Amino acid sequence: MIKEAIFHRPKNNYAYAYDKDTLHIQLQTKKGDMDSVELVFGDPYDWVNEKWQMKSKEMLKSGSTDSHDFWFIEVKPEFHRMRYGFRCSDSKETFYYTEGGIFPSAPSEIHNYFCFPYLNNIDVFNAPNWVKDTVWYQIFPERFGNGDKNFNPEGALPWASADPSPTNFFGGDFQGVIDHLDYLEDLGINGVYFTPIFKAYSNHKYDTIDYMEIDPQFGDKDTFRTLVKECHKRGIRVMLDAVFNHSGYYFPPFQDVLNEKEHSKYKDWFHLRGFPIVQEPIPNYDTFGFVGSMPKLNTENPEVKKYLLNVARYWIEEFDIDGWRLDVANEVDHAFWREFRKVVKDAKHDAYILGEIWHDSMPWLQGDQFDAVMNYPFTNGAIDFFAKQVISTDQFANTISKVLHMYPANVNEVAFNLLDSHDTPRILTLSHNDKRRVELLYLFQLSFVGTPCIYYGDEIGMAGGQDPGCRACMVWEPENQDLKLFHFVQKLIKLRKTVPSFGNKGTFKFLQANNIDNTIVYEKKTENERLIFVLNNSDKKKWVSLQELSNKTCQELLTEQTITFEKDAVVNLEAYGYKCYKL
Ligand code: ARE
Repeated sequence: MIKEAIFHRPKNNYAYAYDKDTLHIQLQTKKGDMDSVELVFGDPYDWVNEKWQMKSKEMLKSGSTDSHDFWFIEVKPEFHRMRYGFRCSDSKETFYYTEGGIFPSAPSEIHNYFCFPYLNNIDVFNAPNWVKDTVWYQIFPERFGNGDKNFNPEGALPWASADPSPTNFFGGDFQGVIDHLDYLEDLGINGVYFTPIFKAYSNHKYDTIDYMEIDPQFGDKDTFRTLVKECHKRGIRVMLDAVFNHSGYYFPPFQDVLNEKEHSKYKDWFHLRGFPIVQEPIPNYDTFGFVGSMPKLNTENPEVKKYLLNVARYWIEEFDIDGWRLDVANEVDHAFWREFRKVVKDAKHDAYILGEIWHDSMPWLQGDQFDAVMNYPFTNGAIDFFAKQVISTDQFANTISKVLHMYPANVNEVAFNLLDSHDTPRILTLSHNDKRRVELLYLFQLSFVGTPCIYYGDEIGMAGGQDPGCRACMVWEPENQDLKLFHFVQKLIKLRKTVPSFGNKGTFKFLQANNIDNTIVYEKKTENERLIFVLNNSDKKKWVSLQELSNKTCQELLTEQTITFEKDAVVNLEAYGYKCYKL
């Protein structure tokens, strides 16, 4: 056994409060190394005759990656506190893994054990409940619909008359969104994430000029208020993009610094490295990337903090928005986000806070900062497997298993699972224009744990490469929309809403990952319901034997047909075919 590979650490994804009474404990060991693991645990104050009272309970292997196995157990400590260790066994030996090290028998000193000091209710990760049942739709406002030509920016091109470029405009606006809310309702989504809408210079609006104003090309505050109300009427929540890492070049405080130099009262609002301020060869002030038009804000400065926190509160209190997506969230200090959370939750107790982080984000997901992050590790796994076809089924299963074990279960339930965005090529393009692969992507995304997000236009088969290619004008002529794909996505969303185990209530598990055939089988399960998904990720017909279906009669949810399997149950799949059986 490779004992050095065993890992556990309390108060993160390895040991956390799932709710106010429940602890989740996870142990990581070398793949295939351990036959069984038991949790040995007790209340630290429970002693009889100077002997600590310890119990033990078997842990379950909850999944594996290419290098590790994960063992899991749920416990409800009666007095909300616990000391614990792990009894690990293979066929040859048994030993105890604890905070104090590895012991051949249970250590007698309690200080050797891991410590979960107390399950304080206020520290439990607590994301808004509604998010678990939300299917998001991402809108890039300049490209969704042009509903009021009066607001067109100068030089706006006729809708869809050209390819999107870094600088062109087509006049998308709020009225254009309002006009198409029935379309979104029909699709079945119930949350819209808007990329920035505040006054800015560019077409993407990530270079803010005024955080308290709507960009005039989108409409005014009244149109925005109407938009939020119309969304709410249809049960659709609204999330805005907070670009607080940096401002735009034309943000008045930055302009003041450019003009007044060291005499500017705003010089501490930014991270300046000298005067005069220059942009070449690289900016002599901190920026997003090396982008001179995006000077980084000094969020440690109390004035900046006050200004931005006021922005966060204002749009919730005055316009009733339901969430903030935080741009470049990981480059802003944690202290700022902790205060931000207090302000936001104080303004609306169930507002959703979503950080834009492309990497492992545990430090932001402890309950004191974000409710979720954009789950790009999920995106990468799904895209590499279904769209690009560059990883094997094993590698895919390992990646997804890693994604699931990276965070606590209550964090996974609200993870923002996207397939693409305004920052990536579109899924159809990544799938080499093969819509069968797109269907597999949607099936997997919409049946997975977390909250899925659909990027505008993907659902009707829009293509597009890397930014700016992925930001084309939404296609509205029905004859140019792929309605078959639309109805497929609509159906999946409906299943997510109506079949409990399809959505967040179901726990996810791979049952098969067949490297030779390129087929996968996974289940989603609740106490009373079990779904089995069988997916063929190859361009050939395949047959999958499934003991789980032996002699069973069940419904296939996508065709709504009832099927009775024989003892040797075999599922026939077309190239890139799929089935979802309800047992
Ligand atoms: C423009 C051009 C690009 C060009 C870039 C740099 O369009 O082609 O490469 O300039 O000169 C906004 C606009 C972009 C614009 C950019 C700069 O939407 O069109 O790009 O401003 O003017 C990292 C960050 C992550 C960030 C991505 C883009 O961590 O926060 O890069 N995403 C947000 C928004 C963007 C937005 C900005 C930030 C700036 O979602 O839309 O861009 O406000 C790996 C790395 C990640 C990296 C990721 C993607 O995973 O580890 O850190 O994300 O790749 O590159």
